[in-house]
Amino acid sequence: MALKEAGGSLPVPNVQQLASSSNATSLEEVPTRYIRPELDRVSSDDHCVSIPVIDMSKLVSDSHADGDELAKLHSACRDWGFFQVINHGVANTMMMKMNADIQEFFNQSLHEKMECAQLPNTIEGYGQAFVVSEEQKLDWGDMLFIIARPLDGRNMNIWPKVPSSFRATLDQYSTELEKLTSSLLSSMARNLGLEPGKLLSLFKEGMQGMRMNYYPPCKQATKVIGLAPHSDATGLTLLAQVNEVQGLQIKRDGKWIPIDPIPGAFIVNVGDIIEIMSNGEYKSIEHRAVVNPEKERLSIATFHSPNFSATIGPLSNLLTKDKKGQAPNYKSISHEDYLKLGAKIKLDGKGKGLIHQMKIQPEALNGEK
Ligand SMILES: O=C(O)CCC(=O)C(=O)O
Repeated sequence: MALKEAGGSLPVPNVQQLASSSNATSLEEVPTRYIRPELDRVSSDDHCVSIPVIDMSKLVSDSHADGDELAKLHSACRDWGFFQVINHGVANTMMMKMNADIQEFFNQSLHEKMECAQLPNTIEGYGQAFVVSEEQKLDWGDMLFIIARPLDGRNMNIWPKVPSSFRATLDQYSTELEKLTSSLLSSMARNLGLEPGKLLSLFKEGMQGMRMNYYPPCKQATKVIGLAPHSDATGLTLLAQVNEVQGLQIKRDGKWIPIDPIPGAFIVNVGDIIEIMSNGEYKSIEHRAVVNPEKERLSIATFHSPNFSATIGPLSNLLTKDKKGQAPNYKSISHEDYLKLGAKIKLDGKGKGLIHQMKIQPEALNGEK
């Protein structure tokens, strides 16, 4: 299965370059393609919200299905779709090294970074994600996206060579995050009443993509968006802050609310695939990244998806559980078709377009048109 199916992007200006050359001090200096009047703002009384915090050291020792930390994880996935994990076992030195290498990569000149430029018809490399038309509004940010797993899916031509430690750091980070993800998936499977290994087997040798985001400062920060509202089409995302600048917002009860990251924690979110596989019990929530007027912001989102032979649909074990006996709320399609569908609707401007396409409408269930 070619990762190309996930779609490519039209070339657009480099935002870091644009921001440093224009200084973006007045609205006139920010090209209109970046101005987003349609976006709701966070009002001054919307304070940072404390999303649930899961202590991994407690979660892994929760041997009872009704353990406190397991229960907290279950409600976090069901009621929030977002949580932070602390005591996650990824060494602080490893995270610091990753942060330093990412920062050094983005500090290079544009010419140097273009060594890793996005290739036509793929999502990998340095550039912007999913620009499909000349009219499309643009995000105030650049990214470096790499496929880290499966191992034979790596395209080393676009893996950065600078700084010289970066490839080894990415490799170690990938291994550590895969371990952490596996641990979360087995607890989630228990909470859903599945065999503990059920999700793990679907995600075994699955896709792990890393999106390293660079959002330059913008004096017109309230008029632009770093990363437009979206939910993740993948299974489970682990987000780390590379520097101390906050910018993540999640949509809850129709309002955008800022998230206050705990230093050293990962912010985890349920993606569309887990929502679908759990037949809607777990929620994939829309989120976005805003820009700071004074400071650059960097983050790294690591996405995990099932392997290419997995079917994307509600897990049959959940549909036949006695207490549920539910009908499927989502279609079941091959992973390849799911990626093609995602690429087709990616930029219709609707953050949750893919999952809506996957939903079985109630009329369809009743056999009505
Ligand atoms: O930078 C952030 O806080 C959000 C990143 C994100 O949602 C993504 O890369 O998909």
